[in-house]
Amino acid sequence: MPTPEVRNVDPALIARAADWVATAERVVALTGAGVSAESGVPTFRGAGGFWRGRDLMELATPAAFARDPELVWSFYNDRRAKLATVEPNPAHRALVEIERRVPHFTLATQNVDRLHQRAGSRRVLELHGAIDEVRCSDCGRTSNRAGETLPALPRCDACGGLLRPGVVWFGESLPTGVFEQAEAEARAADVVLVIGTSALVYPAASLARLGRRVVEVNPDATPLSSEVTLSLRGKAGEIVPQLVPRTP
Ligand code: BV8
Ligand code: ZN
Repeated sequence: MPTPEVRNVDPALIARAADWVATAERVVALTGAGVSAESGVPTFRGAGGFWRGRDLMELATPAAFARDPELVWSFYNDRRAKLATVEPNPAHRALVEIERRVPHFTLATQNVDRLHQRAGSRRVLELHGAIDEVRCSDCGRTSNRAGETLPALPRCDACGGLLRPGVVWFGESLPTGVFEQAEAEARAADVVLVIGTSALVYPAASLARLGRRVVEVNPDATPLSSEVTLSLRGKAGEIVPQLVPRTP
């Protein structure tokens, strides 16, 4: 992999990445919390990475939920309430346009906020589940509770079991087949766009090392930055719209 050219959002590099997307048959976008940052959704490891002084790793685990389900539910209910007030941003909308213009496009997201789907993305692989889905800890029933205010300890209508957020916690396996599908798409991709992720969480981050050309979009350097083909140092909302193929 040639050494990446890192610039402060050099227009010539953006143009090169845009040309790669415009001439690609198969594109995969791997997104993280940074793609939703300009919608006002706090990222995990940036300034907003702590919730009431607690780290994500203390809350997004089965052990935390077993120990204090009410605390974990208040963490997720606070985030759900926040998500009810935000909108997709230009980066989400640009990815919808890229999906429309590229012959074979796949969006693999680590995010659980469903802002990609609200923007109109169709081929979305949710690697870490979705915050509006809930699952019964006892009978396993799942349901979509988008827009609802849930009680402090929501119970299953069918069996009375304790419901849990339908997200993948640390130490839990990703939904069967979803990662494998994303991995196969990334391996076959002409371009993998890695947008707004600190590339610290696995196995999702491993997708960013596949694909013929990898373009990172992030205002900060990440462990990936030294390995990608092109690292564009800037905000998703500013750069991703410039990667949309211009229809002739
Ligand atoms: C697994 C859902 C197999 C919940 C999340 C010990 C035991 C078991 C596993 C492990 C272990 N040790 C390590 C592991 C693996 C572990 C892992 O990777 N740990 C890391 C922390 C070291 N992974 C797992 O456990 C995974 N499962 O391995 O299963 C297994 C099973 C059993 C036993 C063994 C193995 C499951 C991981 C999924 C965890 N769930 N989310 C929830 O959301 O509450 S992960 C969480 O982090 C979010 O999903 C988030 O998306 C993800 C990654 O974070 P980012 O999206 O990158 O966000 P972050 O804040 O970090 O960064 C934001 C970036 O945006 C920054 O770079 C910033 O610069 C940039 N940015 C800011 N503004 C902008 C911007 N970019 C662009 N534009 C802007 N405007
Ligand atoms: Zn149940």
